[in-house]
Amino acid sequence: MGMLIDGKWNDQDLRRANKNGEFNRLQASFRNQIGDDSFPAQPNRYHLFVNAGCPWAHRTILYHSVKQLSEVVSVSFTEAAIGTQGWTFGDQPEPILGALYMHDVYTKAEPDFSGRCTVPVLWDLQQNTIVNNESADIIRMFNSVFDGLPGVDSTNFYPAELAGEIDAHNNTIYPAINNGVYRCGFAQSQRAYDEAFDLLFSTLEKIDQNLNHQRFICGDVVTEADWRLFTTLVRFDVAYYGQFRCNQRRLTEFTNLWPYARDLYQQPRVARTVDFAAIKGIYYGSRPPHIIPKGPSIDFQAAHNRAALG
Ligand SMILES: N[C@@H](CCC(=O)N[C@@H](CS)C(=O)NCC(=O)O)C(=O)O
Repeated sequence: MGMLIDGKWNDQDLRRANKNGEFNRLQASFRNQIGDDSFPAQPNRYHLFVNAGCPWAHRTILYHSVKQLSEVVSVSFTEAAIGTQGWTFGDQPEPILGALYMHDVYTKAEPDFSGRCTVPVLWDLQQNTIVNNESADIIRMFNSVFDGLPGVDSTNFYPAELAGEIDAHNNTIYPAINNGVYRCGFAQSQRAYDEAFDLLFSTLEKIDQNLNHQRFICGDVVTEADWRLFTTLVRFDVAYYGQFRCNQRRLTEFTNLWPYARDLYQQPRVARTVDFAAIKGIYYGSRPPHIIPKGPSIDFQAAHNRAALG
């Protein structure tokens, strides 16, 4: 995969596990906020660089779609699979910065940048720099900063009265599930894998039970906690069950989580953000032998019958 060191691309697949074989995720490096003095909430000023298969980038694509930001923030997609140069934009440079690779975007912002060149990236077209490369921050911004601009949907997925509850769910779901599948997939020791696997499935089990009597994570309204869980669930059977060895149960075997995931998928403007070819492309196409599995076939459009709970 590789990373930038003092602005130079290093294509070694650098070690990502600690001495116990546990997967180590680095913190994102750009954490500015739209709405601050230096980054005003203006239309046509910001651009999003994403990969449709990546669950973190998917969070931002999903908010971009659901909040109807297409006239406000432009978007570029990298190719599905990651290669020796990291994420690429294909044979032609992408039109905004003329970048061929995602690492070009990072060095345009900071010529001597050191670190991994991850997606998503939110770019400021006026100051030619990265605003933020942490999906959790970007969706929090997208939730409200452009509200009031023409065409933008004003639904609030992080209402003040539920903020504490949403944060608490995120704090459980992120390590156990969102990052938990990676901790299974990238574990370099049996113990690290076993621990990640047990926490993943015990947490899914608990959420499955709670969803027996309530439609969404925080009750009868969709919140940020649901969207953050959704981008992992929608990849579960297609990628994590096989490629990351998260194979105690498939999503489709959970009593409530499976119809819940379909309920979210069928919310307005969500289905178009889910690209199963891109998902398979990143998880299977990025590693030798680059063979993309044909299955499984999963019907996210099937009736979910959960509206009565809400
Ligand atoms: N904290 C970041 C993590 C993003 C991330 O890890 N993205 C992956 C794609 S799924 C990536 O770009 N990996 C490339 C690399 O690590 O070099 C976020 O949530 O925005």
